[in-house]
Amino acid sequence: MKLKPLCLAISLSFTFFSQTPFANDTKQTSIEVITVKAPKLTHSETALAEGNLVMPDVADWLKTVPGANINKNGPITGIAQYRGMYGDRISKSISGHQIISAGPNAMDAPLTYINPIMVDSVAVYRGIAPVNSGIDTLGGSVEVNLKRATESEETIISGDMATSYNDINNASTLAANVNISANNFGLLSYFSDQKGDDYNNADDETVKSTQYDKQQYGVDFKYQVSNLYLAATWHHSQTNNSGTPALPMDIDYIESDRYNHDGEYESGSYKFKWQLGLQDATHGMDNFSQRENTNPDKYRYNTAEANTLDYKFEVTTDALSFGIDGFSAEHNATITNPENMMFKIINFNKVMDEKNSLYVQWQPQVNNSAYTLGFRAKQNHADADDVMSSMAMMNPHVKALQDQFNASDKDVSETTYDIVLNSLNTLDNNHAITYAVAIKQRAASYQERYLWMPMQSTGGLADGKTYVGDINLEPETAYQLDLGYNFESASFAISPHIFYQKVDNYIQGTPSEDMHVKMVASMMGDENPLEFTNIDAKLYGADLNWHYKLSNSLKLSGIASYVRGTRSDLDDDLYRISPLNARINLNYQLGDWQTDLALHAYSKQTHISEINNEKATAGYAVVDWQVDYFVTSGLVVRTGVNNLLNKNYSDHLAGTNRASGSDIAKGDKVPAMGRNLYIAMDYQF
Ligand SMILES: [Cu+2]
Repeated sequence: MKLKPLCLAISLSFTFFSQTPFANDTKQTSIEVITVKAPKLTHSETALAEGNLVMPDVADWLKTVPGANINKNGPITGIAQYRGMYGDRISKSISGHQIISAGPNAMDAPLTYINPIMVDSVAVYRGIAPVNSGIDTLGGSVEVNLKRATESEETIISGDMATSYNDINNASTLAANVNISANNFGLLSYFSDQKGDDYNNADDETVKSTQYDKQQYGVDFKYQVSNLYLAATWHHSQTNNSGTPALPMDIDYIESDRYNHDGEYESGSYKFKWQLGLQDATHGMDNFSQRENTNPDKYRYNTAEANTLDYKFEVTTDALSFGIDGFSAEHNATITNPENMMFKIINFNKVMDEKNSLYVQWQPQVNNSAYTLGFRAKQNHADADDVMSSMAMMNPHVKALQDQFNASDKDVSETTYDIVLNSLNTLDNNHAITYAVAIKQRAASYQERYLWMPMQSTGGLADGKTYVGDINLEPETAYQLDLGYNFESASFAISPHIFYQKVDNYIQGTPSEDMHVKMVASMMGDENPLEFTNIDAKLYGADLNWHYKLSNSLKLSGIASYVRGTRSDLDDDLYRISPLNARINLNYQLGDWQTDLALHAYSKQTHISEINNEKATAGYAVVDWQVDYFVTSGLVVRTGVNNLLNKNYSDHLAGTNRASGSDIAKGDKVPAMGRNLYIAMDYQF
């Protein structure tokens, strides 16, 4: 049997001479991009783990990227982290579109809108992301490139079918896509079904609120003639009964439709690209249907929705590109109690979150050096309507907060800027040096501004604290520096980076002094509510990736990441920062077989945030093992074991258990899965 040419599992983009193949066709010669490729039906080029079709959350793929990690609030609720920053600080684009979560706690974080089989690649800019990679890229930029319809002149039908089963939680996935093309048209349709029960940890304790159930389907339509392409896409996503143990509620449902149009036209040396998107998402969550709640007075149901329009237009010529992009989102969230029809809190009312921005990026090449210089200006506009709570009738403090909020001027507009310089200097055939400097800004999120009553709707912080917002928060301003060195020879490559950034007006919770806030929070069991405040912070650290080809059939590779985040104004660490960690992969290939042995080692995390009541986590090491058998050139069967040694551990970023009725005590760290056996099959035609 003859195998297809080797494919890159993870292309460590040591971009000395060539331009990095990338979603944006503009040259990115001076910026390293780490691309996690979807698993292919071929042997891996490096031994680093590829994207994983067995676990349901694409965000997990980030764990194989140096500096990146994932704040996990549930099995399908992962929030991207890069070098200690997460949430709205990191730009996530899916096929170029910015996804806006409906849930005020990011249960439907952007990366949850995709399923593994539809992903072509996940790309993370190493170090400082260029301005064209997203509107707010202060903490970095993750670009997910979905599989798209491909067109052809003659009639071609191709497709992919994947299925998998995990023994620890009875989880199964079934996904397929089919592309039909003819007469310069292409039509791609897909569906995916993912479900799983609560999993057990290594001590055989069941971790409640870790079940999930998600279906997605859609179609992508493309037409191409010589210098023009036009595409239209519809994605539907439906999630039911899925747990988020680190959050105060679980997902009852998330239903969303996304309608996209994009196109590209080339004329002479000019290339025009445009995109339009509409998103409509509704979401219900509660604290009683999937976790234990013995007090019907405390039953809460939150119904949230978001409607978003996004757009982008870019023109590129030679080394220069210019673009405008933005979005306009409206958010609503209402809390009720099904056991008490009188109970109602308007959590967010017609909150407008609008950004319009423009950028220009220049990428000159001077001798052996490539540069990217970018500038972006962003107009941020936010507004909210009046709120109410049924509790205001009985409780003067709730009434005071409600009246204060309704009397305040909620309409805010501010302009923020990003300026970035990236450079790569090639020293010789084997060595290069990169450096990047930037000043980047981010305006406050709508939760940080408009959370009027002490609550936990914090974009997924999951610290168990109640928060109130501040309408007049200043934007964050980060001064960033990144230095890197690349070595590459035929059998060995390594790329270490160090970074430092100082963030003025970093937004985080600090103890609220407001008497009304304290009284209302105390009634809900939090004696120390927080208020989003501007503080000063710094983050610094280092990360590296490497690979070593011992022979044609035996490859070693790895990554290591370290970051430290501290407050500059007083002695405390930043919250939910990944501890020092490393991964080593050993890949061995023999005939139609391939095997991967992976070791992930995490240090303990004792640099924890006191103000967020964060708990320290012990260090651990976990071994995964997988065997692939290429049955034919179109069929691969994989089987493997996660957590081979059945180590009982908690990922620091998995947060703290808040679900009652679990084998895990409330307040304990959410433990990871015990030993899991899986089998998976992928068939391409
Ligand atoms: Cu939610």
